[in-house]
Order: sequence, then structure tokens, then C-alpha cells
Amino acid sequence: PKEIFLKDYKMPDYYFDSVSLNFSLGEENTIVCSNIFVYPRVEGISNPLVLDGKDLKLLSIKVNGKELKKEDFHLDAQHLTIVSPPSGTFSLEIVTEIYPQNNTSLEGLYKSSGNFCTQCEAEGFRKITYYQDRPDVMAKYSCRVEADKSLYPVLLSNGNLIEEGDLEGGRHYALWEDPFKKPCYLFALVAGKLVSRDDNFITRSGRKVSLRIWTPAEDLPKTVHAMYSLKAAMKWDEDVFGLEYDLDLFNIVAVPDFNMGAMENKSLNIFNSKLVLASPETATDADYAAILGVIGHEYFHNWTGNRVTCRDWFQLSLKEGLTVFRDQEFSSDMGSRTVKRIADVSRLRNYQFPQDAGPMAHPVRPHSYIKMDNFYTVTVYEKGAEVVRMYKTLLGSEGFRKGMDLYFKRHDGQAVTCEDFFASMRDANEANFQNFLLWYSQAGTPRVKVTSSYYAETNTFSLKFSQEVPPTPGQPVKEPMLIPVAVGLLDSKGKDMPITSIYHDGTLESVSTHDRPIYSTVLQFKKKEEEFVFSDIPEWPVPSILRGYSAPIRLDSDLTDDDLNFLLAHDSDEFNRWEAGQVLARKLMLSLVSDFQQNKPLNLNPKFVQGVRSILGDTSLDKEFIAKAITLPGEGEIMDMMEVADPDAVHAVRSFIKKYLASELKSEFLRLVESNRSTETYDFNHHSMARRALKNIALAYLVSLEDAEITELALHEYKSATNMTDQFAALAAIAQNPGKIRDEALSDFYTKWKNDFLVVNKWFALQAMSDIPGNVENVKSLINHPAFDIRNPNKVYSLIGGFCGSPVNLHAKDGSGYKFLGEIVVQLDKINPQVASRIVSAFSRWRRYDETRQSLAKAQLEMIMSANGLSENVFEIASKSLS
Ligand code: HT7
Ligand code: ZN
Repeated sequence: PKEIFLKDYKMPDYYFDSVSLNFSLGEENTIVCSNIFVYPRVEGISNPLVLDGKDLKLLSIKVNGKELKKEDFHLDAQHLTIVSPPSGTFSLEIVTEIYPQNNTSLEGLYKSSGNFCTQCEAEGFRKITYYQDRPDVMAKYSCRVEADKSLYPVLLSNGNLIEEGDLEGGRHYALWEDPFKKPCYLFALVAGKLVSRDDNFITRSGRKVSLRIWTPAEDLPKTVHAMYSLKAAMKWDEDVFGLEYDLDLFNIVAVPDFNMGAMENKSLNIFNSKLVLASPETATDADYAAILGVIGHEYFHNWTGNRVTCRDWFQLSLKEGLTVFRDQEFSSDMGSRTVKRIADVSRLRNYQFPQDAGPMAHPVRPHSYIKMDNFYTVTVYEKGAEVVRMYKTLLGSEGFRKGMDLYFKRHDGQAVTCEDFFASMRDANEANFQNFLLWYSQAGTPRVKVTSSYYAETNTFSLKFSQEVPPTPGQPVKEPMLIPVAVGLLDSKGKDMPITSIYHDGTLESVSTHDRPIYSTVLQFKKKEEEFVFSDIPEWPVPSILRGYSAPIRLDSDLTDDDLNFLLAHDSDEFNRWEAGQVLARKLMLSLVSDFQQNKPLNLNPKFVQGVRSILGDTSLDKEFIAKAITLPGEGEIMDMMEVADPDAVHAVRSFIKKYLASELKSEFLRLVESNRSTETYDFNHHSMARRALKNIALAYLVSLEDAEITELALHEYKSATNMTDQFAALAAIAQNPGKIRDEALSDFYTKWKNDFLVVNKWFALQAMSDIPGNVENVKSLINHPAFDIRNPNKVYSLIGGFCGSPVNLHAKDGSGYKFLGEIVVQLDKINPQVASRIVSAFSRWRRYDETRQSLAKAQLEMIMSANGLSENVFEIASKSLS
């Protein structure tokens, strides 16, 4: 397979001005006619025009109306090359035949539950017709779709509906026209038996936009929350960024077979059903929150991604990092900012940090790829969003908004790069962003060390920082980067001290005056080592460092356990309160893991129990914050901090702490369950969700006691639940402990919900993730369950992906987990390479484990590599994992 490099980027020789497409959809085949108006980038050239194409049958090709002769073009498995096109502008007419009904890869045009739909990002358009399938070729599209009227009564594409009508033989057509130039990855078509929930939104300039959410008829009642989310997102983008929707129609279609979450096709977003459909009885709070975030995300792409798009796929984070940042901010504004930040940082630590420390580590803007699909990663998305957040931290809200405004002013309608975004931020603010661009080019999570000193004679307090960016594949040596570090200083009563001036780099900078005191400041740390000295500090403060998690780094500080307990109790920055608790918990877990490995008895520090007790009893705290604060760091996070990851030890320690806390704090947890039961009908608001979160985590703790009375309580919660959040949390609690009660509850749940495929997926995931020893056998038998279908990505992610979420079973010492996964990857790769490569990623950190596990995992990776007809997707991940 060929590796593609950023450094080799070349502008295209030809651009496309307009494209008209005609689809004749059928059961046997689909005929696609494309008519493209081509113009050269430089007048007078007649270089070959190379078009991308995959799995296409070419029926005819005409240039300026004349059929090309055999010698005028080349055809291979990936390209159609027109050897010497006319100089100047010309028209290109291509007819291809495709077979969407056989397309199990779910890219290009395919069928989902009997309906036609498309997925073109990143390089799926080439499976529809021959084209320059690259984002810097932007054209105006029209699209005529024709199909059988009774089978496909609804025909949709991008833009405005221009014309529709009936045809002979029971067929009908619709003609769509999109007035905005776009790259082909934003093209979409849907044809099927669908109905819509209709609403509208009046923009701030007074235009009425029709909103339609399309689903099969039986799912329509479950689209209320999606419509609410869409309208909220439209309003938020106007309020916060001044960005208005630009067409008169916005369509969302929900499909059950989809490789990722959703796709931002211009005015025709296509969604995985699980991110549209929700009702209180069938969806959890987490589902509701995910729908809000993803509907927002795809809608926000209309400006950050569609109006301004990427020059090439290396720039993916330009749109994805920025749009994730925007959806995070949207969700924060709609709920609790602190809780959202905690969730986002946990995700970064649990998924992105390991990626950044493994064989697939790559910069936010990768330097090379074999298959672009493999780079829709937590690094490009989540670390990319942290990079955008750092601009805002450095520039402040107003400065950031000025930068965004300039970005749109300069680049509307263009395909641009991460430097263009950087330059807009810098120029709008006349900022000095020395060393900031390195965040795009250097992989690896920077490790920052900080030590503090207090000098009573001069009333000064010093923070000395050093940074180290670890080596990653292909990048042995790194430069220091600009790291914004938000800092506050707490006095002995726990109050923030005013920060007046800071001595740094030979100059004394005034930060605030007496009448405008400042309690938190952002230090710009950009060298290998740097010292910041705070003046007018009357007593030794406890520093609150990296407030709000102001940079995606690993921080090692010299804070003592007492300091951390103090911050946990007093910090005005709620994120850092939570963080102090996590640092304490991580330290504790690591030391218990070491005890466990040395066969020492496990004992829990009473101060830790006391800390948890006081959080549980603090009525001034938000309940969802409490739920987050008493959630122990994940097993992956702890393994990530060990020399050699030991899943059994980490699991044993985490279970021990849970059980110990449950027995010490049993009455507190019982009180929380009783006092936070749902009283009113389900509502998606922060207050109600926070009550449910606290009640359900308390129940989960209690059930770890394996006590008959508590099991009764959990069964009661399960049976009396009036919404899926409570019902599923109770089921998950019951399912922690093996036995008859667990089996009966799982079977009861399946019987109740067997007709709702999204709920059945939760049921698969719950069982797959179980830490019950030898669970691989259970997962193997679930593969043969009538509700499982390996062709549906959601089912694969629930069952196989869920299994990868259980470290003890995936890394079972007998190799059973690896063997199961290896075999499934090979099978899956023949059906859907994108999904297979997501699953094979579970092997990528095999070197982190002991020698026995290493050789077992390696053997499976080698077996995968030797499979016949391996896809480029899986090849890239497996080969990089082995190298
Ligand atoms: N921009 C979308 C990416 C996407 C995608 C990429 C590869 C293969 C399938 C895909 N489906 C959607 C989603 C987003 O980030 O908004
Ligand atoms: Zn996106």
C-alpha cells in the first residue's frame, strides 16, 4: 500500500466549476451520469487529468460531447486518466454503473434497511463516479435522482428542491441544486420510505428555515429531542459566533447502518440512528447528551468545515478540532460547564493519551497516512479541540471571537490549512504565538514538571516549570511548545489571593491593580525551563495549577497530599477541585497496585475515605459533580501510568477500593439512593440528570458489596424505573455480580426490549464489557444471537467494541481474548474495512503488557497481517502496531 505525505501536496491541475449528477436507482444496479465543467488552474496546460474511482464499471466517457477512444484514456483499479485533455475549459461526461445493494463497506452509495444513502467523507465519492476526490476541488452541484416511487417515495440531495415529478413505469424523480460550492465529500443522496418531523427556525435576520428530520415512520415519535437540539444549536451559533444558517432547508436523515456517528453533508446531514432517536423509555441521559452534542457538531460544521473547508485531508483537525471545540462549548452552555469539562478531559486521558503514547501516535496534523479513514482519531478530534481551546485561553473570549470573525472573512468559500486558522487568530489580535504551531506538528503528550518555593523575606512565590515532549514514531526529538498554564493561588483559608505582578524572563509584568483585582492568570510557558515569580504574596499559598485543564499535558507537581486535599475542599476552580481528587486517587491506586503485585494485604488510607465522605455530604456541591468526583480513575488511565501494564492488578485494586468505600459509606450511599429517586416525569435538564447520576453511582457502589438486601434494592430500582437511565443503571449494577439474579434480569430486559434495536445494542454492550472471568465465551455465544448482525457497525461496536472495553477479559492471560478478536477482525475486514480497523486498534498497545501477553497478542497481529486480501485500513493499523 502507498503512503501519502503532507510534504508532497500539490495543487490540482484542473478545477471543476459545476457538476450535474443524474442517478437512476434500481434493485439490480444504479447508473450514475456526471457532467462536469472543467477548467485548468493555469491557462494553456493540457496535462493528463487523473480521476479517482473504485469498484466502478465505466460505461462511457465523453469530452466536449465526443466519446473518447480507447487510446485517449487509461483505466486501472484506482484511476481513470484522460491522457491529453483539451486546453482551456471543457465538459466531461462520464457514465458509471454501481451496485449499492452489495456495498457492505458503507462508503459511497449503499443501502441501509432498504433505503439508499451515501457516505462520501473521506474518499467515498470515488465509489460513486470518477472524480477528483480531494477537498480542494470545490464545485456547484445539481443532482437529479430517479427511482421507483412506491419503494422510494422520498428523494433527497443537497441544497434546494428545484423540480419533482412522476415518470413512466411507476418511477419518479427529484432535482436538487446546491448554490454553494463544495468538495465532493459533502455530497449526499438519500432515497427511501421515510417520514419527517417538520419544524422551522427564524434566523436572527428574519429568514424562515424549514427543518426536517427523516426516519422510518415507526421511529418518528423519537425525534423530539433531536429537533430540540437542532434548534438550540442554530440559536447558539448565532448568539455565540454570529453565524446564521445559509439555506432555506435543513434536512437530517437517521439511518441504522453507519460507520461513524454522523455526517455534515451540506444541508442534508446523515446520522447514525442512535444519535437521533431518543425517548425517555428507551434512551439514557448519556444518549440524550450525545444527541445534543452531535446534532450541534454536525450543524456547526456548516461554517467550520463546509463554508470554510480543508485544503487536504492532513488538515482534518482544522474542521474537526474546531467543530469539536464548538460542540463542547455548546453542550457546556446548555448544561454544567464543569461537568462537561470533566467528561471531556476524562475522555482525552482515557483514549487520546494512550494513542499519543503508542505506535499509532500522530500529530494533530498527521504527516502521512495510508488510509485517511484511520486518521479520524481522538488525536485529530479531541486533542485538536484542546488546541483550539488554547487559542481561546491565550486570547480571551473577545480575542478568540475576533480571530474567528477574521477567519470567516478571509476564507469563506475556500479550502484552507491549519496555518490559515493560526494566522487569523494571530492577526486579529496582533498576538505573539511563538512555538504554538508545534502543537499541530509534534505528536506525544507533553510532560510538565512544576516545583514551587515561597520566599517570606520578599513576599514572593515562585513556580518553576520544565517540559519534555516524549519521542513518538518518526519523531525522536521535540521542541518546547507554548503551553498556557492557568494559575490561581489559595491562601490558608482557601480563598483566592489577588495576583498583582509576575516577574518572568527579566521583566516584571503588572497583572492587576488594586481596584481591578485578578485571581487567576494564564502563564505562557514556552521554553524547556522557565520560572514565574509572583510578587506581593503575604503567605505561602497552595497553587491551583492548570485551572480548567488549560493545556493537554501530563502535569507532575510537588503538591503534597495535604495540598491536594486542601484544593479538593476549597479551590474556586471546580475543575481543579475534581482534579485534586483524581490525582489523590491515582496515587493511591498506583501504590495499592504495587502492594497487590507484591502480595501485600490491601489497606485503604482512612484520609481517602474521609475525603469521599465529605464530598458525599457537601450539600453545596452540584450532584453531578459529586458523581464525577467519586468516580475512580479508569483502569486504562492507571495502566497507562505503569511501566508494565497489569490489567489483573489494576482491576483487583479498583474493585477493592469500590467495595471498601461501599462498606465504609454504606449508609451515605443508601441515603443518596433513597433521596434522589426520580419523582417527576423524565426531563432532560441538568438538575434531574444530576440526581439520577448520583443515585445510580451510589447504587453501583452498594451492589459491589454482594449483599442480598442490596441486590433486592437494585431489583426494586430496576423494576420501578420509569426511564431508561434508571432502568439500565440498575440492570448494570445487578449485572456486576454473576448468578441467577443477573441472568434473570438480563433475560427480562431482552424480552422487554427485543423489538428496539438500539436498546438491544445496550444489552449487548453491557454483557460484552463485563469483567466476569472467562466472559469471552459469553461474547462468542452472543455473536450467534439472532439479534446480532456483523454487517451493522453499531452491533459490532456494542458487542466486539464492548468486549475491548474490559481489560481483564481482553487481556486474559490465556490469550483467549486476543484469539477471539484476531479471528473477528479477519472476518469483519471482508465486510467492512473501516469498522475492522477500528476494532484491530485494540491490539495497538500490546507492547505495554508482560511478555506472555505480548507474544500472544503479537501472534494474532501477525495472523491478521497474513490474511488474504487484507484491506489497506487494517494493514495500516496492524503493521504500524507491529513495527
Ligand atoms: N465529518 C464526519 C466524518 C465521518 C466519516 C469519516 C470516515 C468514514 C466515515 C465517516 N462518517 C462520518 C463526521 C464528523 O466528524 O462530523
Ligand atoms: Zn465533525
